[in-house]
Amino acid sequence: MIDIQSVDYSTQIPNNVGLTEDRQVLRALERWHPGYLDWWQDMGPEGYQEALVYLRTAISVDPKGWAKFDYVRMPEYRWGVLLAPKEEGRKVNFGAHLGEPAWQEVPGEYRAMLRRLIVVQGDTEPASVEQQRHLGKTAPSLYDMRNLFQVNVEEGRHLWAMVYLLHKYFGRDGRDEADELLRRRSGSEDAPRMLGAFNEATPDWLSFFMFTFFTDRDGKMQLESLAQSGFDPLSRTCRFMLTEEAHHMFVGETGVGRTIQRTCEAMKEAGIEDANEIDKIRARGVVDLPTLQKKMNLHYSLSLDLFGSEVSTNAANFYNAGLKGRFHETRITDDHRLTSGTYPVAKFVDGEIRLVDEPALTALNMRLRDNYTQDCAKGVERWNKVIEKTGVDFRLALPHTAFHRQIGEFKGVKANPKGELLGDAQWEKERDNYLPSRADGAFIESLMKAEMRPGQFASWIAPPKVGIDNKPGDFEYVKID
Ligand code: BYC
Ligand code: FE
Ligand code: FE
Repeated sequence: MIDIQSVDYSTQIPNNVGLTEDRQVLRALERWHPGYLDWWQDMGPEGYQEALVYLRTAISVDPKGWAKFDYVRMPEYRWGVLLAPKEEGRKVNFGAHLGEPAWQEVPGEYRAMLRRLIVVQGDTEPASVEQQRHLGKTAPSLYDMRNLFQVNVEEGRHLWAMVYLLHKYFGRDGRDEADELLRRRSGSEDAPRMLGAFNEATPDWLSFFMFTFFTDRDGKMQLESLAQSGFDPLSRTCRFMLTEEAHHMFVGETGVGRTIQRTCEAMKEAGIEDANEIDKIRARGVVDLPTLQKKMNLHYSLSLDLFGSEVSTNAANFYNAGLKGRFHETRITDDHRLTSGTYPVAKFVDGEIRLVDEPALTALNMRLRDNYTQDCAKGVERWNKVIEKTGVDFRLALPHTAFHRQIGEFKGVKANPKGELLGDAQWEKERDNYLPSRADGAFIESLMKAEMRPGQFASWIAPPKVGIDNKPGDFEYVKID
């Protein structure tokens, strides 16, 4: 019997899906592989392809012991296909097919919808690697550089995860879609990535930390919903991806947390009481808290757009079909069909923002977005605890959902982070108080000086409390040359 917990490393493509016995799919993936490696060389971390990086590689899908750490050159990382173990007797847990056995093959009537979901999910993974490819050069420490590269290789693996599903279950058009995933480019004019936030720049490390906190957390919420899928291979794939996702959000949360920590310490050292004394604070080589708030405003609002429109027939169709469920679907006690029932949706009515009851089925994007906001808010509270502990008087807060939106009800509405509506002229005047200005960007860029000595950190960020894999503070996480 094959041990489904452990991963077969004897093939070119490590996997726990029996690829050796699945010649056709193995061959299709082997044909896709060189194009992937070309993409990684062209669009992956710039300047560090030869460096030895202390990376974790998945060797099992058992949550307790799946990782092995070692020095690896990124192009030699063993990207594999890893699914969480099959649950015997698993059912479709929501929608029109509630109670039927989960599908092991693609249900014909939902083929196009399912392919679309997999392609959208797959598209975000390489996009993030492209967005982050220049950051190695300005890493604030070898520890942080290693974390960046860990996130990057795992997003590469997430692409593999979706590409496996496309090759295995969608035949010829699946292969075409897998090729397209390597063709589109973040920020490209002719062939951009599919979702808005994945075409934005990630110009500096604060953006990277905010992105991994806010945007990878959208990844978490979407993967949680897809992990509920009645299409069992998608569910199993997403369940394993979620175990990797936790580290990405850890990198974001602790990255911002350590930035806050350093800022507050520097303020105390200099006897600066007022967090709004921006010039004085910046002169200490740290990022002032109001600028951190603006970065947060930007990344949170861009990430809210990733949930789609608040009221969405697509979302209703995905749910009815049993393809995409709610966050923690099986822990919710209701009919799991949503044939009746409503959900309050924030809407723009008669020039005001109001909560309006909508059918629960079409309000699923709003519901997931609310779950996301709650998850974000907990992290922000932990950041506020960091500030509080240092005795600095300042609080970070999530902006209102109407602030700076490009998708859904509040698209084009001009509102401040409190959700108060502004006229065009007023918005223009106040914009730089809410979103990072050019000057803020230039200041942050001026801080982005690489620190490549083991155990040393750039001026603007505190060291982590513990090392990766419990390594000591001066551990050489990346060996360059
Ligand atoms: N940008 O009914 P609507 C991650 C399109 S992140 C551009 O409002 P729907 C990761 C939409 O496609 C997680 N277009 O929304 C994180 C539709 O187009 P069509 C990624 C957008 O369909 C960090 C039209 O507008 N995974 O993993 O209910 C690093 C009307 O759609 C946007 C997923 O998203 C946008 N922001 O929901 C690495 C899961 N929003 O069909 C990785 C799979 C909407 O009319 N995707 N549109 O041409 C989905 O579940 C859904 O596609 C969405 C949109 C939630 C994204
Ligand atoms: Fe991912
Ligand atoms: Fe991620």
